[in-house]
Amino acid sequence: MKKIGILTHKQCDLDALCSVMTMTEIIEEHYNNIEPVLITEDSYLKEKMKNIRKFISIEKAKEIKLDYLLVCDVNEYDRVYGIDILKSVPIENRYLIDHHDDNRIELEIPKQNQLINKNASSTCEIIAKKMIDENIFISNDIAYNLYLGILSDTSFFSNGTTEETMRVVSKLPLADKERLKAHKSLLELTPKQKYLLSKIEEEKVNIEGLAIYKLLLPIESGDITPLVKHNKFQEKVAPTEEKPVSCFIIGIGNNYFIKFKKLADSGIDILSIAKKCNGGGHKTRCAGIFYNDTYTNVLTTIINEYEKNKIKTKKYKL
Ligand SMILES: [Mn+2]
Repeated sequence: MKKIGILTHKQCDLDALCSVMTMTEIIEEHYNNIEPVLITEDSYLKEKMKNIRKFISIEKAKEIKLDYLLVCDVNEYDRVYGIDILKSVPIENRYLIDHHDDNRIELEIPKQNQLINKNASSTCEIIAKKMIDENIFISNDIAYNLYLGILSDTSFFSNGTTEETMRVVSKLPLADKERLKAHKSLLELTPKQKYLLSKIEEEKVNIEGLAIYKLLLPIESGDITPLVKHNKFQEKVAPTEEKPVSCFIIGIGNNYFIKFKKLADSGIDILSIAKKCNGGGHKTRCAGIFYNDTYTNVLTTIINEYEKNKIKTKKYKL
């Protein structure tokens, strides 16, 4: 029995997970001498999918001798979860399915082993199209997962959707009520997300115009940052008229991920604050990061930088 490892990107989303899942089922169905090994980060988004197989961590995967490797939904060297595993497989046995455009450092995978469509909305769309066009049987569960992946990467068909996306979607063997279920499931918070949402606290800093929120978790919580991208989290830590700058600190063990946001007309330059916090981003939305630090230190840095910025802003106004 040969083994194929299936990898995707770090901070996996539903397009990543559902494309990995579907490829696993296709390989199981069509190759009885190849066993798929799914290697992804842990993610509570898996609860939304159907027919979930066992996913294993990089540490476990390293103990397994892999003959082939398939990478789904990522083509950036430093975005792959398990890049060392990729390197352990001979180049000619590496495969790629992806829809991303702007690759900085491409993976070493032969061109003839790549299935790439930069116009596709999602990796799930590429797989669905291939299955439909080549008359490969699509079970209900596979159709559901593919639909979920497309729905997630297009934010309910609002981004990157083409006529081809809609054609593929219309051909998926899925009843209307299943489609509705996928929509609902994507909007719904998982129990873990509900828990995290309830754990967000406002830090009482009493500084004019600034709101600080914190979500502090033990290191065992794993990377929960993909979970907090949901709208409900954004709403909870959003800037307001009263406090036009907001700062959301997500602490996981000794590592702190900081999201800054401001209302467009607030004078504070949050981007320069983010840069002082080892980060960057956009003028009204940016992020910082501190590794191996303490909450007190992080908080002090943010407050000091904010105060400096405020003084600067006032000076210019005078
Ligand atoms: Mn994708």
